[in-house]
Amino acid sequence: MTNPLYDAVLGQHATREDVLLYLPDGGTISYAEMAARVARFAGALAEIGLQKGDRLALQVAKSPDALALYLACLRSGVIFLPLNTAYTPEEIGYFLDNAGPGLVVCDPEAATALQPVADAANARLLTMEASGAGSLAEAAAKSTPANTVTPCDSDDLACFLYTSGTTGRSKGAMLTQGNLLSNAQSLAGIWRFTAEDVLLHALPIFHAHGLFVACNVSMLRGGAMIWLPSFSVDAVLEALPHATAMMGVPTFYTRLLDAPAFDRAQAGHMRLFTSGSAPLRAETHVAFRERTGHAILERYGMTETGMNTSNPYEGDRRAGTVGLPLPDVEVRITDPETGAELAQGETGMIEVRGPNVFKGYWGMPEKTAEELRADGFFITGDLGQISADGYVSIVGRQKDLIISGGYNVYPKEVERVLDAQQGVGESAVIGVPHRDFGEAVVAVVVAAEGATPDPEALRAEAGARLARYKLPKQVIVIDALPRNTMGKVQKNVLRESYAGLFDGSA
Ligand code: MCA
Ligand code: AMP
Repeated sequence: MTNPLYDAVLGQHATREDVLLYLPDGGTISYAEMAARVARFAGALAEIGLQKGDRLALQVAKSPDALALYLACLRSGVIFLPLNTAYTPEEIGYFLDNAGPGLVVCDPEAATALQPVADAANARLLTMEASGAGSLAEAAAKSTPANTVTPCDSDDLACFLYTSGTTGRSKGAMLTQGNLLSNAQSLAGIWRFTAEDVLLHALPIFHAHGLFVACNVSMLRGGAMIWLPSFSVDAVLEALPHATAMMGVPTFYTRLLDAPAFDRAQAGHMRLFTSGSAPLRAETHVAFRERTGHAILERYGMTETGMNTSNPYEGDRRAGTVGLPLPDVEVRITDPETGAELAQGETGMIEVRGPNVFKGYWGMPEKTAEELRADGFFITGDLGQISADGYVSIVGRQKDLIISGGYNVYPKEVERVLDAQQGVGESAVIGVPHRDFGEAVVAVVVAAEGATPDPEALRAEAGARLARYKLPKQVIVIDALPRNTMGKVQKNVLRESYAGLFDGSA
């Protein structure tokens, strides 16, 4: 193979007329049509001057062209850097500065705000609309389609995905072709994907879940996807009778359960529902099974590693566990302080090793060394245990992280923004149980001396700098943060105090 990942997900199907995407307007795109589109984009990338190893950053609405651009980057050996559409220009500025992309692609309406940011990073800016219009599409229409596939090997970088950290500064996880391909092969195998499958795709495609777990697995086997622009209960209910599988975050499942129209008949054509990116509550698992007869298959992964464990396709899908290590992944539990391996059944740090584990953080060798051990094990920051029969359960997180609706929010990043605001002395950002998002971001603020900050004004100001999903759903002003004898803020005390804040949350 000349380009293992591209050949596996598209190259091998490039002449097939079978449907790849079912679109919301009733149209379809076949594998052959996608391959032709990808060749045009690859031609345009070459004409723009992007070469193997260069970076392309993309912040656009989900569309067939966004998928085509991902595939064109794979084909050209260009490193693909997808960015959450919620990120603000300030957040994007950091990623561009860090990754040094040659080309940035954004929605036309974001171009004015992003042009200075792209200029500051010496990157060219082109646009792409969900409809297929935009300056990149124009360049692609005029380009000579690429007629060669850029040779790559498994160790070549395919994508950067940025993931925040406890210090509040994002790190670019470098994922190789081999990382992504090995994981797609494992998942397609254990989840029994075939060319007959129709995957209901309602996830965003700027994260590992929607792009790698969903698209790579489906395309590897030559299956089709019902391509929804985003998750909506109505659209999912309409599509389910035509689909065989769906991958979702827990919020998808709780929202479906809230819909009275969702029943056993609706899910009757489905063979598989998977869940991940955040803990699936055992009650949700049980309620879903009662309503539909399907046991949601929960799996566990991370940006840096792709998927690590999965409940079995055949066998016991155990609620509250994330299942068994993938066939090519090793999982061990270690003492979080010493790193020593713990005895079976004990609770400690989950560490993973395998061909799925990333190459490190772009330009941050010291961060890489902190999390990736010399023996190849990655320290996940998740705390867990393994049962006698091999099922992994996640019991907590050592990293100070909030997962809201499947999106990660690092409190430090939000605290830094709040602390810089007028009238704020200090802040502590916590995750509080939320029925819809699993956890919701809440900020507890102490006023600066003599100030009386208005919580709504603080929220509004932070909203200009932070992606909306990171924005505290509520800001609470109190007199003093609880601290232990060492002076450390006791976030557990705050979490307990505000645990019922969203009891009535929709
Ligand atoms: C939207 N909002 C949120 C979230 N999403 N607030 C907190 N948490 C969220 N996740 C806010 C918006 O900013 C807006 O606020 C309001 O909710 C409505 O926005 P809307 O876009 O209509 O929201 P939605 O369509 O209801 O979206 C909720 C969602 C979405 C469907 C759960 O967040 C989603 O698709 N999540 C999936 C995330 C995902 O793919 N994660 C994978 C990463 P305002 O009104 O204030 O503006 S993790 C991963 O890849 C690893 C490897 C893994 O294991 O999978
Ligand atoms: P990210 O790197 O942004 O994809 O987030 C990865 C983190 O999401 C993991 O380290 C876990 O804390 C969490 N996560 C992913 N899947 C699950 C799951 N099934 N159950 C609990 N936590 C999960």
